Amino acid sequence: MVDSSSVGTSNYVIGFSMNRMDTASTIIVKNSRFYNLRTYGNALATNITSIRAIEFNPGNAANPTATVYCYNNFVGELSAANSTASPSIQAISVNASNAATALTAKLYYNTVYLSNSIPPALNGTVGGHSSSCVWWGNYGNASASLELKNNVFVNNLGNSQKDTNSSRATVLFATSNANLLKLTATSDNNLYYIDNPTHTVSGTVSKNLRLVAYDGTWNKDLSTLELLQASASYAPRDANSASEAVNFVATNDGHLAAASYGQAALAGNPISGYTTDVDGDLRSASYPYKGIDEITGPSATFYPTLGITALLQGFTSSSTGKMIPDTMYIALRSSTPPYSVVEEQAVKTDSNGYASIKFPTLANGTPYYMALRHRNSIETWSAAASPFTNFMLNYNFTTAASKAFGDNQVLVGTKYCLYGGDVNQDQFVDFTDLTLIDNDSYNFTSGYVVTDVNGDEFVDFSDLTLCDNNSYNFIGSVLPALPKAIGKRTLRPVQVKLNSK
Ligand SMILES: [Ca+2]
Ligand SMILES: [Ca+2]
Ligand SMILES: [Ca+2]
Repeated sequence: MVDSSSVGTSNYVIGFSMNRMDTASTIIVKNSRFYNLRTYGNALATNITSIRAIEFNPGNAANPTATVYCYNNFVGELSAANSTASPSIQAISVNASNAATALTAKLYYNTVYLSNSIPPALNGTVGGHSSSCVWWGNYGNASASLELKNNVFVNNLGNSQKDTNSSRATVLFATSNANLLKLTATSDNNLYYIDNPTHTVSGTVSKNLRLVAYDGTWNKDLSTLELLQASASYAPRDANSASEAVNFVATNDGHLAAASYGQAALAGNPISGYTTDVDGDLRSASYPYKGIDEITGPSATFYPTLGITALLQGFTSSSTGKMIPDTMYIALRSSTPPYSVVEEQAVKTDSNGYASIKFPTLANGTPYYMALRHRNSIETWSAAASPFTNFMLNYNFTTAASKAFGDNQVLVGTKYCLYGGDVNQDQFVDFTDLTLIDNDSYNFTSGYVVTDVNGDEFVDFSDLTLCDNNSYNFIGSVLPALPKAIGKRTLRPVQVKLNSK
């Protein structure tokens, strides 16, 4: 264990460094913790400007092959305030150094947590602080590779505030796209998270970038895992990886806090031969935890978890795209007639219409329709049935009308929303709904009532107008057809009351 700063022979603080490996050497670094490493960067003119907590560098000697196994290691609480080195922080640094070197590096079950407990701040006028969970470069040899599996890499470190040069906080930092693609095709099941992903480019300057990945191209937006997965030639790498915040017990301890027990984004894929965690706890043979810490016991169980985004017409601002949060009822239904409800959950979404919901009775790999109901919106289904993979399914209704079955959504500003106005929940907006609103409006009804179709807790003319427009346009639910043999059986579930908050 290294728990205090040690100064290397070069100009950076080192936790552990393996330099100049012999030909055909095998290096193993495991079950170790590297944390509380600090330097004060350029500001004090110490010439110690950056940090590498774990470094692998075969060196410049004639060393055509070397293999590195790095697993069950924790790196955290690194601070290089005022550093202008690029990167200022390399939590794990894999530097093939000599283009002739065939370095094979395998990083499994590591946790890197760069918290922002000591934010970067510059005293000078130029330069930007940059940080990375994993940095790699100089992979010139055709057979050099880096494999990332079941790691948890979280970077919440801030950017320096200077905008005269780039300040770049990253999870993955490859010095070129060619190096990025040195990741093996088998690299997968990682968790990469950066808070507040941002890619802002002004003219020829990039500012305060916060990226899941960087490949040496300053104006390329790889700020989110989705963008990385969709980038040229990247697939199939990280196809089953996740990007979510994780709760740790402390900024210098990568063990999981109870709030992250059973978090689906932490469900990894077993790797043969890696059977224990940093504590010696036996890892699950089916779904081990990513990162250093395996959790055991009933609370450790992973359940299928739906990350859903859906907005409601009357509740959503056309200017901000934000919604007055309200309770929605999410039913996961069989993909075949009669599309029975397998499990339904009530959830209050956030102002983006987002909620993360666990469905304990569902199965991985089985496709389900998502059927959304709300106290006065038109019941709306997903366009198709989708499966959970590794306990995760993310679905966003708001990005296109076609995300809903039958394209049955309405555009509010730039976001697609569920139609409102179905006060009596009969799957149509019509005169009956209008009458109910009209009566409550006449009586100045207020509070959490079904006739308030825009969520402002008053029933008035604006609710009537929305309902009237949708009634005029014959808005109703559009649902998958049932075979004649099943007849006119209703598709509506009845197990959840809709008028509770
Ligand atoms: Ca453990
Ligand atoms: Ca109705
Ligand atoms: Ca209202």
